[in-house]
Amino acid sequence: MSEEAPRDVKEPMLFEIATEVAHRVGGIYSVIKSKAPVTTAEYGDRYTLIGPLNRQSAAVEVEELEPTNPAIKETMKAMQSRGIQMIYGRWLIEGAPRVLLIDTKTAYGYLDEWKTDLWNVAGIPSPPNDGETNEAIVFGYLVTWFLGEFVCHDKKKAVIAHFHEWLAGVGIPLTKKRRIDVTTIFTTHATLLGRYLCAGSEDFYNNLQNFDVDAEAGKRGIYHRYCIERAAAHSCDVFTTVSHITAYESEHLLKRKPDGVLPNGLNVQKFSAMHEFQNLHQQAKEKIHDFVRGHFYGHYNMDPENTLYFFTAGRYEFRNKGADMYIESLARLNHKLKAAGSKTTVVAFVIMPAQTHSLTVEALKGQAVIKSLRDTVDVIERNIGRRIFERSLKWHEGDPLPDEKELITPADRVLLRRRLFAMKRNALPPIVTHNMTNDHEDPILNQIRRVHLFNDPSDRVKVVFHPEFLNSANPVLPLDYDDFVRGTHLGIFPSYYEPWGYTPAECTVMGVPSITTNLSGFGCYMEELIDNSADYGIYIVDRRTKGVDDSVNQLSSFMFDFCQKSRRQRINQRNRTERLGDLLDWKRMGLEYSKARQLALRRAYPESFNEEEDLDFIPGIEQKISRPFSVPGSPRDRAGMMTPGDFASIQEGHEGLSTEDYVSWKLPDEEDPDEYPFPLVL
Ligand code: G6P
Ligand code: 1S3
Repeated sequence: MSEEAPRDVKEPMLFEIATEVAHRVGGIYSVIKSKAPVTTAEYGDRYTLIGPLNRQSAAVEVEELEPTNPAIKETMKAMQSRGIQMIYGRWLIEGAPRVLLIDTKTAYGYLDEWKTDLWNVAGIPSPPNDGETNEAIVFGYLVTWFLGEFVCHDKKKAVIAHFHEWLAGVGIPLTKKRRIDVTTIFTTHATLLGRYLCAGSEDFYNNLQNFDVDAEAGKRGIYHRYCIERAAAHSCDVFTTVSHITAYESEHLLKRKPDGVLPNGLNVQKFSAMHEFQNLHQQAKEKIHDFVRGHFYGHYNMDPENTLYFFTAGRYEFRNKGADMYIESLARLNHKLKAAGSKTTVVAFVIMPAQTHSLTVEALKGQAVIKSLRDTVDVIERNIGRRIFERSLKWHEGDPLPDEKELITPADRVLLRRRLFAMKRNALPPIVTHNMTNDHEDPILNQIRRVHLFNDPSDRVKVVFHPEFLNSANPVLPLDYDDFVRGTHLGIFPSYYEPWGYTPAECTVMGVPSITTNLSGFGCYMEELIDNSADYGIYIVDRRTKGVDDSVNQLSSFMFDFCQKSRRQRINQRNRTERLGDLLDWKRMGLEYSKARQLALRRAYPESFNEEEDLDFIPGIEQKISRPFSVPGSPRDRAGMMTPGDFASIQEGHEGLSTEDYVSWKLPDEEDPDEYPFPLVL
């Protein structure tokens, strides 16, 4: 550490390092992007995100700027003079944080040297052909280079370097070994071994303490990656993860108890009209209806007023994300609905990107056929209108009213007949909207085949697999993901491995009920916070103490019960769900990040904090955690206990997390809210 005047810990610099800065790959992008407004509010221009440069994404997401901070400017100059290219600018998102994107390709000349060094200083091996690890190493060395230069140019401010996930973690053991005067935080959003072990057939949660971690990593060919992850977890000043369940997993698989939990938040959109989100649901649902009419043409036997839209979405991890359980439960739901003589149709979507060639001709044709039908009906409708108008002009008292049989002409009938014949279809409506690269081996398709959900007219549950992320320019299902979610009735995410789980949280803030599990960070958080969570549209499947068959039955019962709800009950439930959004807002969740940074500063610069100082001092942040926006019918919180971190608060002197920290508390039962204006056709 520096022997000069102590660095200023009241106004520190913050660098947040991740591979998904201005480049969407998965969940970490969602975390850093949605968190940007609260972090820039706290740090202003002292905050910079650092990531590897992806020129394609940067071209649309980043506006290049000259750095104003002299130390950043000098550091960049020094690295550029050695051939390293990089872009500095403003990330074009809410909060507009500054980003530094380093072109790793310009440093591959150093790869062998750095790999040897990594082995020498940290004992981390790296095989020659693992591109992802090579990338992690080059990026890690570049970040360390940057931080090392930076602290030489700025000797006044304390520097916090917050690293996300093993892919960005190589810089942590390096900064420690080189004694670079920064304090480090590592947040793991999953563990490598956890993800691999769960995707297999292990009884993961019952064996967590028994795994021979080195051997398991070795068997899966990921020992070197595991070493990076473990080195990052052990050499950082503050080690964190995104949920208690992943904290427990980290303790056993990475062999360090996290110092705390940094949950994932969201930016909760507030509408000026309280029920605007209900109107948005109706509008988006109409668009899904349009898709469904086209997709099921020729076999369309459902009543839109009696059709419910369910969906699952996310990274294509068949078992981890619970796609296996979702499909099995849909089959059981189909059986239950048939047995009950239900008039409800459920259209269940699977939105998970897989390898595809293109949209199928059948999927495109469905939309085209329906569009032609609509165009023809529009023409006929206009013709009829014109005829009524003409006849009305000539009408005299005593004349009969125009006869509707004469209003539709033989020519109109021919037009319509043509369209009706074009809609004849022998095959059943397809399951999948795209041509799959590996159709016969695809786990989702095979599971659908196994349970015989083939979109038969007699089925009450229909299935549509859309193996690509949604976007409004798609000719078949032209909706962005958020709009699609708003239009559905229920999101279903029966994950087996889910450190946090953004998908059900996103449903919640949009007022869409969802099903999650007690193996997901989000599910556990909601279970801790809300007593009767199903009433609030948060259904939690027990995958921890129940066997698979029982969990599947519980899931299909949740779905079946949901199908029994009246429209009015669904509207009420959506209102309650939407109110939970405040529990997930970054304004609340972001506080845990602030605490972690505070602890990192204390650990690195203990002499800068005097004993009497309040441990919870966080510069720039209002200390009191306010009650959530609460109107009658909202869940009530216990003052000051409103983030997962509060159940295991990040504090110095704390031995890490322990189960005693989990103060289980429940919301009191509340009246069914009934204030939605109901002058609607229900
Ligand atoms: C929203 C709209 C209502 C509509 C209802 C349909 O609440 O504001 O106008 O009737 O959604 O709900 P449902 O659950 O049947 O899609
Ligand atoms: C991970 O992404 P995933 O979908 O592979 O990180 C996300 C952000 O922290 C988290 O929400 C998710 O559960 C993890 O699994």
